[in-house]
Amino acid sequence: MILRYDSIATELPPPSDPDPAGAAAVQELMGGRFGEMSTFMNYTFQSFNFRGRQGARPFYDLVANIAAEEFGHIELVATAINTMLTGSTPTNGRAGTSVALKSPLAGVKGIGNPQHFIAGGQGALPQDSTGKPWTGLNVFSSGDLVEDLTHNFFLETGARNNKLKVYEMVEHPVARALTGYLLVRGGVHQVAYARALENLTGADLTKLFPSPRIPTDKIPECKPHIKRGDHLRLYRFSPSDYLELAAVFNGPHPETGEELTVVDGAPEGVPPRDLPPQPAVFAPDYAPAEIAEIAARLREQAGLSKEATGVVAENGKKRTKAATSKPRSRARASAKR
Ligand code: MN3
Repeated sequence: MILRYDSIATELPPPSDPDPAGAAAVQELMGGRFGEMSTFMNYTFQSFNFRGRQGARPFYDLVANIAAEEFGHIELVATAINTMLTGSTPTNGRAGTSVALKSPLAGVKGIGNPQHFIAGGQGALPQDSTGKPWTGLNVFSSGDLVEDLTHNFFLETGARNNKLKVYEMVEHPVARALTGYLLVRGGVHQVAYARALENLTGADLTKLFPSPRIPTDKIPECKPHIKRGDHLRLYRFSPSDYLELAAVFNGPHPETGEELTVVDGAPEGVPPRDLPPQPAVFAPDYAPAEIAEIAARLREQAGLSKEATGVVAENGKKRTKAATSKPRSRARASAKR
């Protein structure tokens, strides 16, 4: 089972100049062969299918636990796409100038992925950068542990390759912040699968690094995460399970020589932004003020506070909507940040 937090893994910049073409390119990191949906579903299915798991517990724990982090990476890629699409259609919707009234979506014709606007409400889709839907053919789950771990190492290597290319293709600050973070975290997962293979077989995979040759220590958007030590940490995404990660995720980082560590608990994360409505694509179309009124009434009837309890970020600051709401309490044993 998965326990969910209403947070995103790291801070992304707020909406600025919209970039629908860049958002379409970022879709490769969502639903491409080497995208986050693929890492998530590969490790998820491998963990579901893992036979003899008690005897191989550290390896089972590693695959199952990394799957949980990948869910958050899908969420982060979606957040980046949604942020970059914000404002790319007229925000006065169908009630603006006569041109906007006649063809409010004309401005995005031929730019980016038309389905972002036609099939979706300026939101992320489970597709790659050419609009092809993500497919289960991207999942490799042979049941052979060495084969699966070797595949996972290759998958993380390809994922980092794709992330760097998106970084180099899309200059938008949100895409840069996203890829900077994912390059560092993908690097940890790449090292984790290499260490698992080394511990299991005795093969010296340190000689494969860096692969691909990405100087993350020189990429500005990677630097804060490396400075924080996030290139060395594997987070344990469970209050009570997956306790044997440290049995395989250990030893020196193959590029820096620093000690790898397991951290109890998920990363703290940050509150998601409440992105504004995009009326030209009917998102959301049903009168928002009326929905808010209904929601307030239902909360009251349920004995909850009249104000919404969720936490959202605005202008980089946390904003708590209800004065009575408390910070999230989490069953985190000793997350060191
Ligand atoms: Mn990932």
